[in-house]
Amino acid sequence: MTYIAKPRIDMPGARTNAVGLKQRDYEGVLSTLCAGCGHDSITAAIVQAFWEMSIPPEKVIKLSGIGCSSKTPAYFISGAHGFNSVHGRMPSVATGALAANRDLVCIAVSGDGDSLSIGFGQFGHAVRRNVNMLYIIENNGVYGLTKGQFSASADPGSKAKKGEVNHMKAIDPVATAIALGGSFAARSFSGDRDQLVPLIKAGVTHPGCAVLDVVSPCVTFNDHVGSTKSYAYTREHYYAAASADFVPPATEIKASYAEGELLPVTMHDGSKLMLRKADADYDPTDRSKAMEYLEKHSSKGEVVTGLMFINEELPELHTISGTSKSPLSHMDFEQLNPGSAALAKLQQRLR
Ligand SMILES: Cc1ncc(C[n+]2csc(CCOP(=O)(O)OP(=O)(O)O)c2C)c(N)n1
Ligand code: SF4
Ligand SMILES: [Mg+2]
Repeated sequence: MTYIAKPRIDMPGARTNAVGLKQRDYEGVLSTLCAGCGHDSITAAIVQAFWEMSIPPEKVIKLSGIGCSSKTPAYFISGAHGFNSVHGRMPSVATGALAANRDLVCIAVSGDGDSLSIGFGQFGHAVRRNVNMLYIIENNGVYGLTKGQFSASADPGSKAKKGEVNHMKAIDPVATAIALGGSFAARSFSGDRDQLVPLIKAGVTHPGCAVLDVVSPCVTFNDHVGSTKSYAYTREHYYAAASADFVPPATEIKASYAEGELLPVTMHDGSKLMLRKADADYDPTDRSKAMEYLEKHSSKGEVVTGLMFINEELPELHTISGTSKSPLSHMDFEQLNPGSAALAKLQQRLR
């Protein structure tokens, strides 16, 4: 892939985080996406979230498939490990990488075409296996990279730039993840950094597959009147089920919240997601209520955002499979190579 290196300009007085790095250290090469593309705003939110969480770049693995969205890992955390895989196949690469090294912090970026069209099966199995990663879908309702064909997330009645109308049902990744028995499903908008950053932090902290669908308008092929994934439509139909503040472990909660308004969700490492609910009906810990809530609002054409469902108790892939606690790269040769007798025993079991 061609890329343009970002000139290194260190701002005097720029703050450093707990691991001594500046926010600039969490950036990547210069973006070559169209000016105004929602995907660039998501990149900025990722940079902010990882810097604020003080995650050492060398602990991070960033993965993607193919598409404009899948190009974006090049634009953040240049010091991380990375793999830009094949269209729709990122989840298998993530599963393999994390099977070999469970200590990595995995951020995967995909598109609506990459995950809901060609990669729908792969997406489903990453959710089902609860692979421990933040799985972001940058959702613009089109195949941006191949010039604006409708994707599987295009809403019925939505118009393409040249007037063609989509008549097929849309696949909603949030409802799909909840229906598949997933452990974390959230939605946000590239234009709402205040909501997006805490959701990224919660997804990184969550021990399992955290699906974060982000409506991310394609200014070149899907930002016109008649599109339901444009900036204007999303702003007009935006419905925040809850706004969230992410509070790291052992940090005092300083903001004041009105009684009854607050729903604190405790993450497994002791951090808290303080959800300020817009609606008494909304309960992100009850699977069937979450589905009902989504359906009620989506059927009115509303773009429901926030943490829609979470279950911190569901086991992730390593727990389900009972695999080794230490990464393969930390094991010595004898542990990795149990010898021909062990292989013969294994083969015997398969006969
Ligand atoms: C196996 C395969 N089939 C088709 C393509 C062509 N192709 C490249 S990107 C893409 C769709 C990208 O759409 P999406 O994932 O929504 O990303 P966006 O560009 O909208 O961010 C397609 C169909 C490909 N690269 N590989
Ligand atoms: S074609 Fe669309 S999705 Fe791709 S970079 Fe341009 S605006 Fe973004
Ligand atoms: Mg797309």
